[in-house]
Amino acid sequence: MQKFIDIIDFEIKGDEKGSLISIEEHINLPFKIKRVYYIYNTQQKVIRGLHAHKKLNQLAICLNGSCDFVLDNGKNRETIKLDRKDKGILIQKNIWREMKNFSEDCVIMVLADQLYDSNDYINDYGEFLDYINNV
Ligand code: T46
Repeated sequence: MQKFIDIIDFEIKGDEKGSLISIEEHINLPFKIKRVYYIYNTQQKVIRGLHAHKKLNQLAICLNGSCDFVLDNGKNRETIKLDRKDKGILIQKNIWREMKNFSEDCVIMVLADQLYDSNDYINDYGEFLDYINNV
């Protein structure tokens, strides 16, 4: 199967005071950060995402609790559990994503390489398949 999911295992810079993870663009993150947002207080039965992006590349890290990310490139679909502060999942453009099974205390931080643009979203799975077959 063609690899379309990239997981980044961040180095934990721990010392006797506690733990620290540092994310630096073009060092351990393959893009320049233009936007940061975080997702929390998600109701447990809710499915978030259900869209793809035409230009946006992102990295998601679970800072607390857990949730499942379903990623789909139009040919393959994989589910990845995010439940560690030192594990990031890269979500490239042209990938359909769904997020589910949120724990009550789940906090997801997302680093993004573009500012927010509602026109960058593809919200229909059929449209997504047409789009990626024509890019
Ligand atoms: C993604 C997944 C992982 C803003 O005003 N600014 C922002 O930067 C974002 C991300 C969202 N919004 C507004 C748009 C909606 O009214 O916040 C509301 C919730 O956003 P949305 O329903 O798109 O949230 P998710 O969790 O379904 O998707 C988000 C990101 O939008 C999306 O890019 O890849 O997280």
